[in-house]
Order: sequence, then C-alpha cells, then structure tokens
Amino acid sequence: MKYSLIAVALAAEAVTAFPFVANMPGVDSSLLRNRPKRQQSGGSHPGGPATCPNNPDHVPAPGITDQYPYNGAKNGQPGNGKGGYQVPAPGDTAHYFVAPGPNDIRGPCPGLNVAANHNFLAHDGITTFDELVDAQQNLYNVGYDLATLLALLGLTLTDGDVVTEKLSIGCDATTRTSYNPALTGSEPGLDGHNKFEADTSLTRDDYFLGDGDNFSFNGTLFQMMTATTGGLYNRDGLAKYRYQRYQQSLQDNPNFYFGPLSLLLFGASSFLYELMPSGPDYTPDEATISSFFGAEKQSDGSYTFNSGEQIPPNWTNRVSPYSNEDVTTEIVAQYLEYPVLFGGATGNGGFDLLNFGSIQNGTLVATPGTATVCLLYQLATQSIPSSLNGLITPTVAVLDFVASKLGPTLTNLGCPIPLTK
Ligand code: HEM
Ligand SMILES: *[C@@H]1O[C@H](CO)[C@@H](O)[C@H](O)[C@H]1NC(C)=O
Ligand SMILES: *[C@@H]1O[C@H](CO)[C@@H](O)[C@H](O)[C@H]1NC(C)=O
Ligand SMILES: *[C@@H]1O[C@H](CO)[C@@H](O)[C@H](O)[C@H]1NC(C)=O
Ligand SMILES: CC(=O)N[C@H]1CO[C@H](CO)[C@@H](O)[C@@H]1O
Repeated sequence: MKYSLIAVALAAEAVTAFPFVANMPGVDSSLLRNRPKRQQSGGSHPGGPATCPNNPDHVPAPGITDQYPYNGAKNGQPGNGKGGYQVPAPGDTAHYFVAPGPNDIRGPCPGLNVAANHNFLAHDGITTFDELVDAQQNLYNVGYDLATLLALLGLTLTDGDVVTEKLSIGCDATTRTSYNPALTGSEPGLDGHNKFEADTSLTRDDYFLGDGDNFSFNGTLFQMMTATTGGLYNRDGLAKYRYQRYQQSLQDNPNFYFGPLSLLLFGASSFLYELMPSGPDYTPDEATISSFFGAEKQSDGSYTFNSGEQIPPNWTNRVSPYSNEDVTTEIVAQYLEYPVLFGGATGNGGFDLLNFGSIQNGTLVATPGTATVCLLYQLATQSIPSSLNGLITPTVAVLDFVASKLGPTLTNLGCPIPLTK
C-alpha cells in the first residue's frame, strides 16, 4: 500500500530520491527508484575504523565489591532487583566520574556513555555482554530481563561479536572486538546506522542529514526537545517531541527510514523519565537530563556538549526494576499518543509501508499481553528489514547465542514463538 507523503507529512517538497531494491519480504516496493545510495564507504567515514580512538590500555570495569554491592549484579547474572540507593555510593571512588580521554570511545547512547564515564563499563568504551548486563542493573536498576535483552540487541545486531562477547559502545573497533576480523567482517559498534542506531533520534542527527554522523550530540535538537517538552521530559512531552522529530525527518531526509528497530527509540525516550530521574521525587527535570546528556546551557539558551555525560550529584536510582514489560508498555503508550507510519521514503512523493510482526501496513498494532511484550524479543531473533533494501538476518551463531543467554531463567522472555534456526 502506498500513501502520498502529503498525507503523512507536512510537506513533501524536500523529498528527492530514495534508492532501494525491490523484493523485500513484507515491503511493498512498487515505487522503486534505483539511485545510488549516498553513503560513504571505506574506513574514513565518521564512526569508521580509521578515526576510531584506540586505547592500548584496556582495563575491564572494576565491578562491585562487598563494601559497595549496589544491587549485587555480577558476571552477567541477576542482581537482587532492589534499587532506591545512591549511585555512585558515597566513598566508592572506583565509580566516581572520570571524563573520557581522547583514546576512549563514546557513542550514541547517553546511558552507556555515562556508565563508561563512571567505570560501570570499561572506560575505553570496549565493553562486554556481562559488563552491560551488570552495569544496567547496578547503576540504573534495569530489570535483569530487559538488561539482558538490550545487551543481546547491542551485540547481535551485527554491532558486536558473539564469540568474544565484546562490543564497542561507539565507533568501529573491529580489531579489538572481533575474534577474527577476516571471518566476522566489520563490527561497526553502536554507531552503525539502521541497526540499533536509527533516524529520528532525540538528540542525534539522521544519518543522511548529518553527513554520515548519526551519533554525535546535537545541541539544537536538545534545545528543541527542551522547548517541546517544556523542560519536563515525561511520557507526554517525549511522545510529542518524537512525533515532531518524525515529521522533521519525513520532510528533510530523502533517505528517511523508520523500521522495526525504531521501536527502540520509543524505549530510549522512556529512559529519560523511567531511568534517569532521581529519588525521592523522580522528576525528569532539565538539570537531571542535562547531566546525563552532557548538555550545557549557554546564556543565549543554546546547548553545547561538555563531553562529560555523568550521573547528577546525590543521585538515587529507581526503586523497582524496569522490566521488559514496563518498557514495552511505554513504547506502545508513546506510539499511541501520536501514531506514525513505519516504512521508508521512496522519493517521488511515496512512502512504502512495512509489515513485521506487530507492525501491519506500517502501523503498530498493539494489543495488551504477550504479543506486545514479545516485540523486542522479535527484534533479536527474526530477520528485520533494516532499510527498504536490507535485511538483518540472525545467523545460527547469533540464535545460539541468544538462546544461551536467555535460557533457562528467561526462556524466550515468555514469548510464544520458539527460537528457530
Ligand atoms: C546494553 C544496553 C544498551 C544498548 C546496547 C544501548 C544502545 C543505544 C543506541 C545504539 C542508541 C542510539 C539509538 C538512536 O538514537 O538511534 C541509544 C540511545 C539511547 N539510549 Fe541506550 N542502550 C542501552 C542501554 C541504555 C540505558 C540503560 C539507558 C538509560 C539510562 C539508555 C539511554 C538511552 C537514551 C536516552 C538514548 C537516546 C539518545 C538520543 O536519541 O539522543 N540506554 N542506546
Ligand atoms: C543539528 O540539528 C539541526 C536541526 O535538525 C540541524 O539544522 C543542524 O544542522 C544540526 N547540527 C549539526 C552540527 O549537525
Ligand atoms: C549532596 O549532598 C551533600 C550531603 O548531603 C550536600 O552537602 C550537597 O549540597 C548535595 N549536593 C547537591 C548538588 O545537591
Ligand atoms: C493491509 O493493506 C492491504 C491492502 O490494502 C489489505 O488488504 C490488508 O487487509 C491490510 N491489512 C491490515 C492488517 O490492515
Ligand atoms: C547505514 C550507514 O551508513 N550507517 C552509518 C551510521 O554512521 C556510522 C558512522 O558514520 C557508519 O559507520 C554507519 O555505516
């Protein structure tokens, strides 16, 4: 089914070519236009291996101690799920803020950048599955189920290495994450676009509009987010802002693509009001959010990046674990406030709609219960249209890896669909 862009966008005049190939399962590509994809190749593009910092002194994250146990999460295992404590714990100097150096990798995720700056992840930004699962629990009190799922998504969407279980939280560091670069090919890290990283981010440019830089903080966008939300980054405010970003991309980005993985962006926005606020009142206010994003307000009202994303002073994490079910509820709730179409701009005024799992004819069909909770699980285990001309298909090795990490405690996260090979 095709919709005119006019029907879904404010204006279509800026939309030019969108090149892609037909025959994608679940994708109606009848508006096909074959134009070369404007994407840089080689190692020197932003986020590529040529410019990726390399810290020869890789020090794994120190982890928790008996003196400072946080919620007890270690070795990729479940902690006790009890939050409501101060982070970093007073006196726990191992987890005090240390600004990233020139050799340290940081990327599109403020949550992980902060974790690395506080040594909950390795400070150089080359982390592991276990560090990711532990850090999310100990620092933010993310539930073990969601912490595992997000770490899996980070590693499996071809950004990391399922043998070494290593992942770059930013640019392409294949020489350090891969067990064998000749066999694995490049592992672009979290900067890799249209995998975990997508268009319409809160504070990052679209890949196409940023000249291939889809991961750096953009102060104009932070200012826009603050204006739209009125400085209270709650569900309603962020749902509205995400809608605004969608319309902006639709209008300005001829290569705009909003696929199934974009669901994760609604999840990420929920982190502003579910994971970042501090107790006892847990208000997602400007001071708190600015600290996590490294946003520094200037006298003219603009924001600059201070390269020091950090936990605000005297910060207390959330009390109950933030679960897979919780985040799915927030994703659907934000989406339903301002429903948009999943798909991609085709140029010549067209927009192709996607079908994938709970996304039918470009619309998220959200029903309460298991099917919805399984949304994110599907992203880790099924072939996902990563663009109108690309599919990310999990390999047998990836499915084995997912199965090994989810079972037995988290078997399929309760999803009815068994892992298939
Ligand atoms: C293993 C766990 C995680 C992985 C692999 C991950 C990865 C990512 C990636 C790739 C993005 C970029 C998406 C995009 O904008 O295109 C992102 C965005 C984001 N993440 Fe994470 N993340 C993880 C956990 C967390 C946690 C625990 C928090 C919260 C404290 C968090 C907060 C955010 C926020 C707020 C954004 C949106 C940034 C923006 O759009 O400007 N993430 N994450
Ligand atoms: C930041 O975002 C704004 C709004 O989308 C855009 O006009 C500007 O070019 C971006 N700045 C950078 C440095 O990418
Ligand atoms: C943090 O707590 C300490 C001790 O209670 C207090 O002295 C300090 O002013 C607080 N800092 C902020 C920014 O609230
Ligand atoms: C999707 O669109 C097609 C073509 O208009 C229609 O036949 C089909 O019933 C639609 N499916 C859903 C779930 O809306
Ligand atoms: C699809 C695509 O081109 N994604 C890019 C996002 O940005 C990083 C850094 O420029 C690239 O490595 C990805 O290839």
